[in-house]
Amino acid sequence: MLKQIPLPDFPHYSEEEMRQRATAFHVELARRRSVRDFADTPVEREVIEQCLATAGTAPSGANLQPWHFVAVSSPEVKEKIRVGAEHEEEEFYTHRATPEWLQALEPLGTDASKPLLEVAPWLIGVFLQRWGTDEEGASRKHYYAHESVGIATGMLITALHNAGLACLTHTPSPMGFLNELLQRPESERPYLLLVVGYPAEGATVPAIERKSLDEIATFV
Ligand code: IYR
Repeated sequence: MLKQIPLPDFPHYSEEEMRQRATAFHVELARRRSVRDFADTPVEREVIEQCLATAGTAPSGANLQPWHFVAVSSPEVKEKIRVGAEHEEEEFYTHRATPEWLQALEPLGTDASKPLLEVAPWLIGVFLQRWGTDEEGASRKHYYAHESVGIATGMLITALHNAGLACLTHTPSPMGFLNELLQRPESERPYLLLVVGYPAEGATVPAIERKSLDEIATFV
């Protein structure tokens, strides 16, 4: 068992303060939208680093932290990712997607063309480590890797939004081409690709509705 230390810096808010903080955070996060139309304005690396460090604080199965993030700003690599993604998307839109799936996507107006992968200043490849390696080089099982990487990705999206950036969770399927392009080992699976930057001037988003609290939550 690890040495136990006192819980550091746990704040105690008044009920009023807690209500205010909970409401303010909801309002802030409810403004987040998936953006598909990016400006080519650069974003400094330090901001991306801080957001990735935030993602790295996520809880994980047995604290094995089964994630790796590849932050790409190189135009050459972004172009290769666009080519690889558009190839898979072309297959998806013309063969792989069921008519039902295409119908579900129709309101979003998406298609196989992904210029955003080159326009946005950063792409972040999120990788799930199916197994890890211990000090002796032996492989080590990861527990709840999908849940852990999902939580870390949610925290990353929240951190990016908090920093004043827009993003899109993009999942060209299959994403195996990302292993080769981003030089990640076979033990890792691409989980998703985040497109990060500022929205283009006049960017629009689909007029979606979110489910009400009553629809998404039950109190017993
Ligand atoms: N990966 C494709 C299709 C797509 C699938 C879902 I589910 C979406 O919510 C959006 C798009 C694309 O990016 O176009």
